[in-house]
Amino acid sequence: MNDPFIIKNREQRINALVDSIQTKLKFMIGKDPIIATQHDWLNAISYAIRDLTVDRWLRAIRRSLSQSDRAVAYLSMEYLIGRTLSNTLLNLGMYDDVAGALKKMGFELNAILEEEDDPGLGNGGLGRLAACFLDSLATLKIPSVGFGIRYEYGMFQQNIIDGQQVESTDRWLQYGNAWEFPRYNLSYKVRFAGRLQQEGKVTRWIETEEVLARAYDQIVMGYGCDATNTLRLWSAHATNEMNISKFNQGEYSAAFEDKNFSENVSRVLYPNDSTESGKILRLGQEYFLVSATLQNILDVHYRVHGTLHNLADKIAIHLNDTHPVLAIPELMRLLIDEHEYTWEAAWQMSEKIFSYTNHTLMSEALERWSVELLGRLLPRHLQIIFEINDHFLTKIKQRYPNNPELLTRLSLIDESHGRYVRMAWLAVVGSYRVNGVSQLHSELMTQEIFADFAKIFPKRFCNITNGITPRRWLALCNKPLASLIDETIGEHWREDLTLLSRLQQRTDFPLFIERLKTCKLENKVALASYIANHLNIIVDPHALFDVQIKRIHEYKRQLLNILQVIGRYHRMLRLPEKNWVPRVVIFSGKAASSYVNAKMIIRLINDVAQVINHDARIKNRLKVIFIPNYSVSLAELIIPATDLSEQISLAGTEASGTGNMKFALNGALTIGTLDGANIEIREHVGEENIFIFGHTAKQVEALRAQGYDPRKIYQEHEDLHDVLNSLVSGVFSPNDPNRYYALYDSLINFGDYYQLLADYHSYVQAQDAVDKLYQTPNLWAQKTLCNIANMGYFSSDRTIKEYVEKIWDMKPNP
Ligand code: 26V
Repeated sequence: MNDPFIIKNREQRINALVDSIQTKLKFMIGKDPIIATQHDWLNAISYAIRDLTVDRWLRAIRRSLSQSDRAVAYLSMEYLIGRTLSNTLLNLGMYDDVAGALKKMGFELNAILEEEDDPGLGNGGLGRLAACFLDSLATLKIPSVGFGIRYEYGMFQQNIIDGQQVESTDRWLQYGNAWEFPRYNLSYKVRFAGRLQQEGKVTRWIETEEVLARAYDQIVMGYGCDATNTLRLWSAHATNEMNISKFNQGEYSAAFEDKNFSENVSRVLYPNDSTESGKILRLGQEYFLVSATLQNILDVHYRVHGTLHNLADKIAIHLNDTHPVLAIPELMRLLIDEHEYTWEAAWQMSEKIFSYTNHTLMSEALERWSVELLGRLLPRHLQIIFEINDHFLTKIKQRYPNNPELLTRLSLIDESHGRYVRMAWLAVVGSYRVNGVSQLHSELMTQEIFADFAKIFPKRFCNITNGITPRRWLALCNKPLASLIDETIGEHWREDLTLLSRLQQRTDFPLFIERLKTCKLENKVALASYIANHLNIIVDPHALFDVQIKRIHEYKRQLLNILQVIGRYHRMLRLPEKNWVPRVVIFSGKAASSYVNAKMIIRLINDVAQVINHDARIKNRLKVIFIPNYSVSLAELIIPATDLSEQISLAGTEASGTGNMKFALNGALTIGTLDGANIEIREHVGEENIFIFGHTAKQVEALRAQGYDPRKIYQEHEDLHDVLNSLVSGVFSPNDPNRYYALYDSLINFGDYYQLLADYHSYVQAQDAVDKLYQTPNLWAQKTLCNIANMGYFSSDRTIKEYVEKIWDMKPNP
């Protein structure tokens, strides 16, 4: 076909695109246009567009193989990349042409884009961060590969039935995936279980079970430039398709038992982001990722260099949380058992290769595996972990001869209740650099969980504050605002987000402020129409859109938000004639399937919505909306339409947050606590442009230490008293008045662990200040502009540049 990319004339370019899409439909999909479905067309278009990216990709791979500098292998169990077609069109600068081509064929681009399944290969912040990093790595031309798992079923789909979350399987691959290249010839055997046999100095791992890891590659395109990287996802396959002897005996289902068992390894994403450790399948998944990846890395390296001696000069392996930390003993195993390195030589290399990011301080989310289970599934790795521990503790004993408690605390093996391997300890001992994801988080990390390590290895720890890609989170998701910015300061902000600071001077331009307001309204109309179509609820786009969208977790305090909504409802009933600012309070987010309290909070939000939305006395001035099945694509719709961003976690619990950055960049004001990156957002946008409330992390600690008494607050404050009583009076659950007793009880009688009551009043005051400001729309808009203009720092391009300099030790790209 004529390459639409090099054709200068627009009409001809569009014709070439039409031609190529029709060709794909015929030859790749094999369908007549008359019977083709929307999805067939989506696939045809995707193949046609993918073609335009392949040459650059192959060139980039060739370049990276011959380069002399270091490359990055980013290991993550999760990637929430979002839809690919729209992003590729943006990167190629072909959005308008393709819209034109489709129009000519009688289609609407946006409707086709909506057809694409959003790959939910992650839980939340950690997975989305990995996706933003891929985008920035490619845009900054840093040679890198993201390694992960191609889960057949991603994050479950959330349905809300009678106000409750009901899960169903996410069949994102059911119509195929046009973006992936299956590598049928690129696979590695990953071994499990078996036993060890010592032959002199050599340890053999024998009688193992085997699973085949097959690579599926996807092109990761950088913005507007020639650079592309690869996302390589591993899929599990049986080494033995079937047991022929069982088949011959007529035991057809038993003949496939092993195959099913093997393939279960990459069947489904664990839909949990705090607990689940202990499950053998999860451990199997983690090792599967790590083993396939390391074999692949060593393989490629050996083919290019003919030796592994210089491995550390050529590759930096980054561990996204502890999930892939078995990479450390796996590298040791491969070097020692398969490439005949000595322990010392292998460790010397390993020590220069790995770096690790910690993403949470919550103790229940810190992975630990029982020694018994690890020994059963990965006996050789357990042995290596013990040996790493011995070497490490011996050194510590030399430095601190009379401190056995220190040794107990530092040991990779926790023997206090049973015997467990502390995966975060292994990550710290085996990495040359460890980072947290915001200033506060990194500080707490070295003061709390890693305090002992920080004394021993002071240079090992650093902070790198998270960031977000401005391509997806502004250029793509907020077309009205992006065009306004383009007109004002040009288009280059997509690659240098600090240029947004040039907008600051526009705060005094009434015309600009008017246009900014128009952009916001346009986005709110789009969201209102989604809500009308999907939930059958009418909301007024002129009302204040108040939004909390993220995983449902007690520490994130969606419960505090809905309590405040109930409080507002009560006040509105008491003073119906007051000039209340109309508000639409929007929630969205999934709860882990086994997280009872989180599911209860979803139910409460929906029950409260039922009552408030149907109370005529409120005259539509307050609406509560729960949007089901939160995803990257929904975030792209909701964030640009938001006026108020709720970032209200208990101080000291949210490692960073990245949603907070997306909202501010899209012109929402934040109401939040001094937690995670909120603190840095406040520093950048100015304290007069953000609503901060609640206790600081230090105050939270102090309160806990002195004996926090929520019951006292409950008794002393009448309004809060009424709010909490309404939970158990049955107003929100008339058929089942006891439904929320446990929630009420946890706040009043069981210590209110996340200190909702302690922050309630300052939260309500901050919400009142929000209302007041919203009544002065120009001032509100000016403040949103101060947010937009000062978000440059939070680009993931800045974050990745810091990783390059402070962690990966690479020369910046010329
Ligand atoms: C933990 C676990 C535990 C075992 C079962 C499976 C599983 C899956 C994920 C996790 C990770 C939890 C940590 C996490 O997602 N942290 C979030 O990371 C974001 C990016 O750094 C950050 O913005 C959020 O504040 C932080 O909560």
